[in-house]
Amino acid sequence: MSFLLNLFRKKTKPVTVTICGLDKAGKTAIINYLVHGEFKETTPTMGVNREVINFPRLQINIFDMGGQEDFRPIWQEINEKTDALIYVIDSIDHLRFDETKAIFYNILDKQIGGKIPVLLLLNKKDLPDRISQVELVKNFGLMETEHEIEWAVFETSAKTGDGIIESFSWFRDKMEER
Ligand code: G3D
Ligand code: MG
Repeated sequence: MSFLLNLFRKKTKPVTVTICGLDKAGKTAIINYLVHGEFKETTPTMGVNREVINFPRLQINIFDMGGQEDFRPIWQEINEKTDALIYVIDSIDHLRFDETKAIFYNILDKQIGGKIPVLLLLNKKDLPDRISQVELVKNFGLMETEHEIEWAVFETSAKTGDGIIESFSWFRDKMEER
């Protein structure tokens, strides 16, 4: 639908979004912050949880995927049908940085198709000794990627809420344009 038609759309548009990334990256904490407007303690996500976030004229159905290795095969089926992807990276997890990159590209190569919005969140911005946004873009080779995705990277903290509104504003705009 064109941008102008979207402006005048009265009905709420439902979209499906998946949130992926390694366990402990902060996926559930980010969703909690969006739903409740504050940080809430989390427990490890078992399998998949669905949350609904309502914006004016846009309903985002988010599938929060358990990040542990056992649950990753479930991602495939849900990612194949998703309208957009949110990928969360723990910015202080230097040890698993290569692993999260490999998993990200596995999703792009095998699980999603087309020109979908991909929001990368470099989370735990409130902590010291972080991987920077520049480092992430460089190491993930985002500038050179041959995938047709529309991507953006934001630094977030699900503890303080820093960066969450900004990143989801970008995301909501992309979803409304579709
Ligand atoms: P996941 O859903 O990606 O597996 P969770 O990750 O949302 O369950 O978060 C994993 C741990 O990281 C949790 O701590 C959570 O409180 C913490 N966390 C998530 N986001 C942030 C953040 O932005 N900053 C900080 N400092 N911590 C964060 P526990 O101790 O329960 O394992
Ligand atoms: Mg979780």
